[in-house]
Amino acid sequence: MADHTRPFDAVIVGAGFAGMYMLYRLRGMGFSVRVFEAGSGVGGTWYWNRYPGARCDVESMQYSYQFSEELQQEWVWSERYSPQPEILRYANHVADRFDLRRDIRFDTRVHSAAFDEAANCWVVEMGDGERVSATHCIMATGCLSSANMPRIPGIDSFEGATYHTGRWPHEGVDFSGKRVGVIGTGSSAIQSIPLIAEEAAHLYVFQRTPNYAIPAHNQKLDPEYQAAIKADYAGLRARAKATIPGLDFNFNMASALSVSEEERQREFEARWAYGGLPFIGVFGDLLLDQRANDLAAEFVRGKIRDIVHDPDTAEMLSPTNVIGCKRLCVDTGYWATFNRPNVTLIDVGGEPVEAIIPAGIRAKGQEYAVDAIVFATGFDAMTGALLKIDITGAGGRRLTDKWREAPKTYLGLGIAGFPNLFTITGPGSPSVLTNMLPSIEQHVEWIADCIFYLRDQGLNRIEAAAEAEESWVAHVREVAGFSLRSTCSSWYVGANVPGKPRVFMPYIGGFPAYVQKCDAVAANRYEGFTIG
Ligand code: NA7
Repeated sequence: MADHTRPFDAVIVGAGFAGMYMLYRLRGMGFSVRVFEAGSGVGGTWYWNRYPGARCDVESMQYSYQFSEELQQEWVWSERYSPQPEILRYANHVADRFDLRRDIRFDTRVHSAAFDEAANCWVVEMGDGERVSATHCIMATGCLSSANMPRIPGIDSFEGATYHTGRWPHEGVDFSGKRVGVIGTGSSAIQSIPLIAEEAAHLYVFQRTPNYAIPAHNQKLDPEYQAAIKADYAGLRARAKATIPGLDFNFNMASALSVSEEERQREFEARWAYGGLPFIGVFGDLLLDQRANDLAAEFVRGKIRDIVHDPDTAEMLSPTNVIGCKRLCVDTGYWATFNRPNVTLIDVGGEPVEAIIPAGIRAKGQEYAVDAIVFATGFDAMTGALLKIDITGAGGRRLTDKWREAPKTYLGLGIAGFPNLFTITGPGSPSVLTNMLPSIEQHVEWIADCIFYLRDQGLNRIEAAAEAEESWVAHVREVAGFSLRSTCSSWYVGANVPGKPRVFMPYIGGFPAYVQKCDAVAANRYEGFTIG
């Protein structure tokens, strides 16, 4: 039995962009809500990821809330791609502007959440043993929030300092005069390596798999450009929502194979010159046809060969897997960093580094003495943060057991056997394949409307039906199979965490199709959910 003294209508776990907006929305409908957040401030992933060069790979004018016209008009972004401190300032501004902090408990990690069937409520327990209860429990725990620390032998024996990009010290790190080893060459490494290289005495980069990176061409945002967008922000948002990734940029639907070599190169060059994630929209069949993909991949490899002086290093840096299979990285000066005399690339050839030793790192039989190690080793994506919480549903069923083979949800919003539990951008929703902010807003609004509907109808229990969940999971898998994206070892399929089930977790069918499905479910009195 719950020993709570004060039941809430909803408990929200996490005060990132999802948790903050969920709080705002439910509070606005008159519900009693409490948010629990492990960090000391709002911002979620932008609170934790403070590594040098941390920056959003979605352009600032699109990586922002749109629920408040006043907010999107008054906030001024300074750069094309916002640096982490600016996004964190924005998150704090939102918290202040909408007076959110009074319902958020910081420095409080949720340890477990258990459904109390008799009382029809969730009992949520914190790390310090305190318990609260609520009719609904909403997981706003983020897709990339559970840091993945590799289990490298000897890791505890290291005598220098260690850092994980996803848990960076708030006071920053001074690498001046230090020998530094960076393990990993994903987005976090690609953003931080150029800046660490400028500071360190020597930088060793340990690469397991080379990655594709497209230049950001970041720049100050022109006030006139910003004003022009703000004059019709609704137009930009509407255009974005009509695209598969929920981003307003020009998709070329033509096949890479249908145009002449000259035209193809012109398109590639234009996308390279524009920079960033829109490179993926260069041709319509880039992620559908291996031959089209090979052409784009070879174009990027050519750029690497142009930029990196040493041919052996250029070769080692050149990815051979499907371009866009892993999330494309967006860089500033990454490839050129390998021309610096104080940077050494160590390709560990698809294997984890061998060992950490007291004085440094051992890879491919050689020892590299370093003073500090940066683990840019990513996250236990999409399911990690949820499974860290001991979640027990109806009949005492644990989420860890239910998801042992693979995460299963209905629309990434509800889980059969876990009544009144909602996940924001959960596995099975487009989430990480889209611009996260509009995806978060869509989920939050859907969940708030659903809870409002239940109250309106005098109901207080909703649960995804097992058959609806099964058929959604089958659909998610089926559409994933059409894309080359499901073919490589990425965090989309859990490949970066040893022992994690290999299944393509996000829904690849695109933002518009997904929204249509969610809207239809709601319009049909929450079809596929059992309510009572
Ligand atoms: P990523 O993209 O998961 O990158 C992690 C990197 O760390 C990647 O290069 C991994 O190699 C490497 N890694 C992980 N474990 C090891 C071990 N044990 N040994 C050597 N190398 C290892 O995480 P990021 O933080 O960079 O980016 C995550 C997302 O955040 C990104 O996609 C953006 O959306 C923002 P691998 O490729 O698995 O061989």
